[in-house]
Parts: sequence; C-alpha cells; structure tokens
Amino acid sequence: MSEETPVSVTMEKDGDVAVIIVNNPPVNALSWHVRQGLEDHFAAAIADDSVKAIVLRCAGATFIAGADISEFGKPPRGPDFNAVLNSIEAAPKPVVAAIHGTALGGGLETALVCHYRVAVPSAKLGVPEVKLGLLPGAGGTQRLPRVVGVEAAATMTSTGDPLPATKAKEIGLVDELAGEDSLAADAIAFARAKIAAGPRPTRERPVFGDVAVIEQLKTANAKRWRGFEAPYANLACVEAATRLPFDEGLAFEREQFMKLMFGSQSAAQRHIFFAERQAAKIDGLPKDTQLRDIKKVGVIGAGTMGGGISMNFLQKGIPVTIVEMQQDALDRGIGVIRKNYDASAAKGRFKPEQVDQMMGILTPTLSLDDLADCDLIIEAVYEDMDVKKDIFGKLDAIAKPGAILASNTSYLDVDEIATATSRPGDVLGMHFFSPANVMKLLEVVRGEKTAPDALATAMAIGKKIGKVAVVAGVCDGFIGNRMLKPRQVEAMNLLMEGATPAQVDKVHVDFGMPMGPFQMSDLAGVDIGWHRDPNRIETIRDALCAEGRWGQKKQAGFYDYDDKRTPSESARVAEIIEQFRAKAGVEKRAISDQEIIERTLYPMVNEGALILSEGKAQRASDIDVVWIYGYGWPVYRGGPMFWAGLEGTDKIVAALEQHGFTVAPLLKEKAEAKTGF
Ligand code: 3H9
Repeated sequence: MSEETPVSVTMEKDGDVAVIIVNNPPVNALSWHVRQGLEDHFAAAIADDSVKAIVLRCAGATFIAGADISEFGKPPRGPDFNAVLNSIEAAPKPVVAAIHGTALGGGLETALVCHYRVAVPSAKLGVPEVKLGLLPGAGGTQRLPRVVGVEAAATMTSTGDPLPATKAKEIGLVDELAGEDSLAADAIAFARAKIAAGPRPTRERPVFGDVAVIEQLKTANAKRWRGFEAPYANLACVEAATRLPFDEGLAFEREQFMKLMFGSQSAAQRHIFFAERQAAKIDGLPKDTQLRDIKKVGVIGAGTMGGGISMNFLQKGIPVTIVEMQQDALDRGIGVIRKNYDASAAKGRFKPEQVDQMMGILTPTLSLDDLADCDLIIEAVYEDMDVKKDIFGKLDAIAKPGAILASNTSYLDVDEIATATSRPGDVLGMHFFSPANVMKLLEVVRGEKTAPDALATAMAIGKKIGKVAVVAGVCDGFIGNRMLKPRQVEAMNLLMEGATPAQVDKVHVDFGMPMGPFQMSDLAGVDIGWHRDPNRIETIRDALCAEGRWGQKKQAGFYDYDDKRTPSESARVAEIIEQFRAKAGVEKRAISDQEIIERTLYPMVNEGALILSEGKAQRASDIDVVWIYGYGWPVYRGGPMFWAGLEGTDKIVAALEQHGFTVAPLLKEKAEAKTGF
C-alpha cells in the first residue's frame, strides 16, 4: 500500500480465528482503499497456516452499507471489487460475516461471498441498488437465488427493500442470530465451530425456487415501475441465474450493470440520493448553532392540512394541541384523523393500541391560549394575509419565549407575517404538501429575520417526522409552487392554440409525472384562487368555474367524471375553449408533443434558474428534491434542474427564445458554457 492509503481495514487474531475489521466511517462504504485492505488481509489470513477460520466484521455504526457511490463514474482505482469477492469466496477456510447495522448492496454481496452469516437481530440486510437505478453488480443477483431462492431474490433485488435480520434468518440469508451486544465473540465462536465443516462457497450451491414469480412481480408492480429500467434489469439477472452456469450469469449481470451505470436513469437517481442528503445542509449557519427542544407542538386549523400536519408529530410520539374556531369543525377534524389512523390500522400499519396512544396525545381546543406551552406552533388556516397576521399577533402574546412560530402558507410573504409579532427571529414558514401525512416534502421558508437556530430546528424536526426538508427563501410560491405557475400558464395558452387537456396531460404522464397540469387542477379544485364572480368571465378557467366545473369534487372540470371518478374528455370544455378561441381570433393549429414539452417544462427550468440566481434556493439540487418529493417528478429524470443538463441547456434556451420567453441570465450562462446546473 502507498503512503497515502488510508488504513480502513485491520486484522486481529483470536487464537486460530483471524478477525478482519473494516473501519471506514460513516457507513463503511467499499471505497478503493477498503477493497485494497480486504484483498491484502484476506490474502494474509489465507496464507497464515495458524488461521483456521476468518471472521469479517465492521467497526462503527454498521456493516458495509455498499459500494462507495461517490466513486461511480470516476476513473477506476484500487482492486476490482468482483476479483476481491471471488478470492474471499475461494478461501480454503470458513469465512463468516458478522453483521450489525445495515448490510446493503455491495455490503450484502460481500457477506454473500462469506461462507456463513451471523447477524444481530436489529440488523437489516438488502440490495437497494434498484433505488439508485442499478442492480447488485458484484454477484448479488447470482448468489442470492442460491442462498434464499428465486422468489426472495427476485423480490429483494427488484424492490430494494431491506429485510430485518430475523426475517433473513427465516429464509436462510442469516445462519445464526447473535446477541445484540456480543456479535464479535459470537461470530468467532460460530467460525470456530465451522472449522470442521470447512468452506461453503455460495457459487457452488444450486439455484432453487419457482421462476414464475418474476412475471408476477412485473404485473403487480406495473404502475410503480412505469418508466423505470432498473427493476426489470434486476429481474432479468435473477432469471438468468436460473438457467446459466454461475460464471456466465455473472458476466450477464456485469453487462446489465454497466448498461445501467452509464445510463441517464442511474445518474439521475444517484444525483437525487446525494441531493436529498445535501438538502439538509444549511448555508451560512454558524457552526455552534444549538437546536431548540421541541417537546410539544401546536397546530392552528383542523382542516385537511392541519389534521395531516398533526398526524406527522403524533406518529413520532410528540404531543399536539390542535385549535379550531368552532366546535363542529374541531370535531370533524379530529374525526378525520381518527378515521385515517383506523384505516391505516386496518391495513396493518399500526396496532389498534398505537392508534389509541396517538389519539391520546392529541389535545383538541377552541382556545389559542392553550398553545402557551408549545415549543413549535404551526398555523394552517386559509391563505389570507390579514387572517394570518391577526393570528400571529395573538400568538405573539400567547406563545412562550423561544417558541417557533411557523406558517404553513404555500405562497404568502413570511416576512410580512413576521411583522405582526415582536419576535420575527422565531417566525418561519413550514410548507407541507397535501396529503401532509403522506407527502415527503417540507419547504422550510427562511424569512429575512429568521434566527439560525429556529431554521435549523425546523429542518431537524422535519427530518424527525420523516420529511425531506428543503430551505426556501421568501418569494411568491417559494420553490415548488413558483415553478408550477409558468407551467400552468403555458398549459392554458396551449389550449387556446389548439391542444386539448388530454393531449397536454398525456405528454406529462408519458414523461413520467403522476398526472398532467389539467388532471392536477381537477384534483386540487379548478376553483382554488378563483374570484368567485360568475359574471366576470375573462378566462377559460373563469368560464369553467362559473358553470360549476370545479373539478373532481363536482364530477366536472377540465374533464367529465363518472361516479367512480373515471375521467373522459369533455365536449362542453372543447366548446368553451372554441368560444374563447373565436373571441380572441386565434386560429386552431396542430400542437406537437415536443412543443408541449418545450412550453410547459422548459419554462420551469427557466424559473428554477431565476430562483437560484435570486438565492431563493440554496442550490440547484434542492430544486430537484422539491420537485421529486413534492410533485412526483420522475426520479429517473433527476428533477428539473438535473434534467436540464440531460436535455441540454443550449437546446432549452434556443427553444425558449423561439417561443418568445425571456430567458434567465443564469440559464443563458449555462447554455453558453454547454453545461448543466
Ligand atoms: C452498490 O453497492 C453497488 C454494488 O452492487 C456493485 C458494485 C460493483 N457511498 O444516509 P445517511 C454517505 S450501490 C458513499 O445520512 P443514515 C451519505 O452521503 C450502493 N457515501 O446516514 C452521507 O454523507 P454526508 C448500495 C455514502 O444513518 C453519510 O454517508 N448501498 C453511501 O441515515 C451518512 O448517510 C446503498 O444504496 C455510499 N454507499 O443511513 C446504501 N451511503 O454525511 C445507501 C451513505 O456527507 N445508503 N453515504 O451527507 C443508505 O441507504 C444510508 O446511507 C444508510 C445510513 C442506511 C446506510
């Protein structure tokens, strides 16, 4: 090893058992020097005649959590991973993996070339590569079917979901469960007990199980996997294991792995893996920032948003006081929360006693005064600046010193809301997305005067309740809704020029979105933000609203709906559009799908560039995270800003200019440099 090689693998001896220890914080990823260390120490242990068995374990929080993703796409360095694994598997003495924490991806593949696996009950084992647009590329797809059978191997590789060690023991992935605090000693004892039995190379074991499961998985997951390449490639490899000799199977796996690795989907999914973690980091935060303690939360408003927001905290055992103005609205809100929890319990997500526990720490009240002991208060009433300022003014008098006062506004000026208080440092936005107990995105809006510790605390509590939190600056619609606006405007313009709602929506769905702009409008309510004057008809939307076509809730919006809410194209809507066209003297023309992309998605990139240059998002990848987790942008396209790089910023600028848009200077810069964000 050269002088600069970090020492991330060491070896100890316990009598006749060699213990090889990986220590590469934070997650013991298989960086080049770990592979080098494994190669060197296994060679030494194999050559040492006094060693009769070998244990591989890890220091720190976890067993090897996978290949080092940050090395992907870079020039290769250090020994080839597959070669290292093959030499471990070929060891002439039993090799035992001692697993704690998470044995994931390349980590589990390392454990699979060990001849036996011992794990603590709290460990988790899995091959999550599919979530990075990949497949286990170090023999995982070939060795798993030999250890756990085709059914489990196909499920594990294609879904990427890890198994608890107890379940892994049941299916033969783990040979023995160790004591939670005695893994090192138990693994050594286990290895010693296997000296007589000798090595058990996985590659020599037969594949077993029914290959029919592969088609069943494809059918069952057709919707979830729409547009994704990796789940299918994973299944193809497991299928190959059932008919090819081991080495040919390995070669097939390699070929499939490389295809995915150099494809755009995996690049996008890897980008999002790091983007999600990066989003948690707050620029310009003093190093010594201490978090505030959040033991109790207040929520104002027991409607859909307030109720959903409350559920997040209750599920984490954090007591919530929820306030409404009227008893019947309060009762209704509490009833909905209870109903949602009961429905989840019926599906097995919670035990009935857990539901009782969660409801037990929810305190309904009609008085804002009852929020006096809350550490975080989230206002979730309707979008009206005067109403919000009135509430914040009252909270200023009620809330205890140091309490964080948050608004769930989706576009209003948080700085103006803060002026209603004498403590603007404690005020910020916490913008949840509907349904708030399900959607993973949380925009944390940093006001001009928001204190660093209040911001850091809001981000941390977001993570605690299972959200992906992103910092946004104050501007109309923050990151997500601000970018939605130009898309909606252009979608409407396209209708005037000749596209139909169904055509525009189909382009978006084919792109990978869960729904298009008009389907979204019908779901959310066409009437949201409408002026409510049926005689003032200036736009197509005004006309729809005036006729009561408010969307799915009225069984009519941009589409007609039957009793089961199945949409069909609406002759009436076509007629309304035609009338507007005639009035404006616009001649109908055929609109291509490409034009729809250029006029609805490219303007989003343009708006994203403005958001970035105004500093309303900390980094381009934060914008991507917002669109992936808040609006269902397909993760295999990496979010709008990453996608702009794939699409070509020069191509985007040329098209925007051709369609008459004002192009953001930052986007122009990127186009001139021919780079992404
Ligand atoms: C693979 O193995 C391919 C092979 O089949 C074939 C090869 C030929 N690499 O998530 P956290 C960083 S593909 C590099 O906040 P947690 C992460 O960025 C891999 N870095 O911690 C973060 O850095 P920072 C298959 C990694 O406790 C820090 O570690 N494996 C990797 O909440 C802490 O991460 C996977 O897909 C990595 N593999 O969760 C597992 N993993 O502090 C991916 C993490 O600078 N990892 N980092 O922001 C995970 O799922 C979670 O990190 C884990 C810990 C559950 C392990």
